Parts: sequence; structure tokens; C-alpha cells
Amino acid sequence: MLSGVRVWVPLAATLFRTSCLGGCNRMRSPQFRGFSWSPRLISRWNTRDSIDLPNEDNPRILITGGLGQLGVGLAEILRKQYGKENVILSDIKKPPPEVYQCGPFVYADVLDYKNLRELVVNYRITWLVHYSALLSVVGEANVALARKINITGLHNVLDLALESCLRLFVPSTIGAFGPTSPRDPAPDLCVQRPRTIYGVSKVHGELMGEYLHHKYGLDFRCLRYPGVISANTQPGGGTTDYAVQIFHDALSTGHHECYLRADTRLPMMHIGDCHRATVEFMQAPECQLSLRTYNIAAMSFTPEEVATEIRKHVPHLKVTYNPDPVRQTIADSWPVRFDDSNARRDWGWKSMYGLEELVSDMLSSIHDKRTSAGLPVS
Ligand code: AKB
Repeated sequence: MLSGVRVWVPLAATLFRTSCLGGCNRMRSPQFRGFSWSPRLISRWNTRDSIDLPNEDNPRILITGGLGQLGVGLAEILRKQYGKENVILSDIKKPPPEVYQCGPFVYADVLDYKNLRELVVNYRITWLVHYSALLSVVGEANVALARKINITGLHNVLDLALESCLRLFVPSTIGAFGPTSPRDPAPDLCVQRPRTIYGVSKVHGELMGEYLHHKYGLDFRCLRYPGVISANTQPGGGTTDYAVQIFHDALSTGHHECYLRADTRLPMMHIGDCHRATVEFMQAPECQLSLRTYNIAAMSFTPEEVATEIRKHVPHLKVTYNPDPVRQTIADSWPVRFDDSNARRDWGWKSMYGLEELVSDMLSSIHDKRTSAGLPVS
């Protein structure tokens, strides 16, 4: 009997994990934080609740750090697909009134495991998108806080995802590479020795997630984002932020002072592509994924190249360069281009915005926003 169990459990575990069903392997779940699951208990629980449980086709999604650059926009897209009530946005900040009007918003502190666990249980969450993090520049300014949020917070989320068998998405970044990585292009698998706490925490996240996937079947998914460019939301303290600010400056004062050298080339992406990549990747069947962490690419440009493209619409734009040593050093250590061939091959990733489309979309969105707010347009 016992030897039967010894043979069956690992065999069933392997079959389950390599099947296309997705989900984590509870039979081999570790006893994190004192919780453990017996297969019989789980199957009874699943049967009893199966009628109204969120399922693979109808997930219930929690987004942490939801009031940053990406959360509200991603929630909007997911709510269109899965229903307003099935996407719960969360943050430690108080949201503006319009966020409450769009769907559920809850307080969630990623450093408070019990608070997170209560939300996952009460809302019967099945997917978790973990956006809470301090970015590269603010991280360097407050290393202790970055370590807490980006590493301790991530551990809470990983434990919870494992315990509750969640599909977990954690973004990584071009910042997960360093000066000794291949830079043009950076492949998915190569040397990663970042020199920022942000980058170190992201490499840690990639490795922890992949480890828990291979050991326990955690459905961990991670995309390395380039610098993300958005008109309606502000990035929060990164090295690539200039590429958003330059559009606002072009239409307000007509002058942008750039903290990077004119020839600093970095991978960038329109927020629309970033959201679409995230949703498509989350929806991809597990059997299509040969990796758990993928680069995604759209375009690479320098400040001078984006300024030249903006001048086709705003000819009087003036850019002066005053490189800031901290941000310039970070940018110089990052890849200039991403190789995203694995994402293209495995789950069909393809960007839609090039530099030309990005610039005209950003300028028209910011133009409309300024006009409807009664602000002058330069
Ligand atoms: C940053 O600049 O820190 C972020 C990123 C590239 O991850 N935008």
C-alpha cells in the first residue's frame, strides 16, 4: 500500500504538472505557514463548491499595487473579459473616486500576509497579478524599503499563491540585467548581475517563482517589461520615466530637460502592448510555455530619436540634456534591445506599436486630456 502511494503520488504529480490543465500540484504542496492539503479533502471541497467557483475560463483576479502605472488599465481590460466583479484592484493608497466607480477596490498591504490571505479566501481569488514594487530610481533612494516591498512582499505573495493554488503573474524588467549581461540583444537566459536593488529583487522573484514552479507546480508567470509608456498614468520613479515626461513637456512648455544622454538607447513599449501581452500570457495554456519568464519587446529608442519623432508633430520642441549620474549609470547597465523570440514562438506574442504609432497616440491622448481639462496646449 505504502509503496503504491510512493509510486503513485510522484507519478500523478508529474502527469498533473505536465498536463495542459494548469494549476499547482497540491499533492506535493509544502506546509508553508502551517497549512497543508490532503488530496481527499481538496477533492471534496472542490466538488462541493464547483458550481459557483471561479474556474479556468472565468477567473477571479486580485491585482496588488493597483494604483501604480499599470493596475487600473489592466483591470479595465480584464473586467471587459471576465466581468466587473471578478477583478479586484488593491493598494495601500486611497484611490480617487473614479476608481471606485469602475469596480471593486480593496485595501491590501503586501507586507501583511493575513490581510492578503483574507482577501484571497473571501473573494475566492484564482489569479493574482502582483504589481506592488518600488522601481529602479526610488529603490536606490530607499534600499531598505525596496527590499521589504520587493522581496518580503513577494515572498508573502508566493506563499499565498502556493497555498491557494493561484495562477501568479509577477512582472520583471529590463532592470533584471546588468553590465555583464549581453546587451544587444539580451536573450531570455543569460548572465544576470544587476546593480540596483530593484534588479536584484526582480532576479530573486524570477528565480523563486521558477523554483516553486519546478518543485511544487506553482503556476508562476513572469514577463520582463521594457520601459512602459502611458498617457493616462504616470510611472513611479523609474529610469525610463523621461520617455513619458517628454510628451507632457512637448505639449505644455515645449521644453524637456532630459536626465539621460541623447544617445542612451533602451527598450520601450506602449502601455496597450504591455497590457495585451500580460493578458495573452496569463491566458496561454500551460503546455505552450517552455519558460516561466519571458522577455517581451516592441521598440528601442534614444531620447534624441523620440524627440525627432515628436518634432514631426510639435516642431518647436526643445530638448536639453543634463545627465543625472545615478540614472545614467543605471541606464548604461541595461540592455539596449530585448530578444523576445521565445515569447513569439511559444504563445504568439507580437507588438502592435512602433515608435511612429506610439508618438502619435501619446500626443493625441495628452492633447485631448489637456483640452478637456481646460489646459493650454503648446
Ligand atoms: C524603471 O525604469 O525602473 C522601470 C523599469 C524599466 O522596470 N520603468
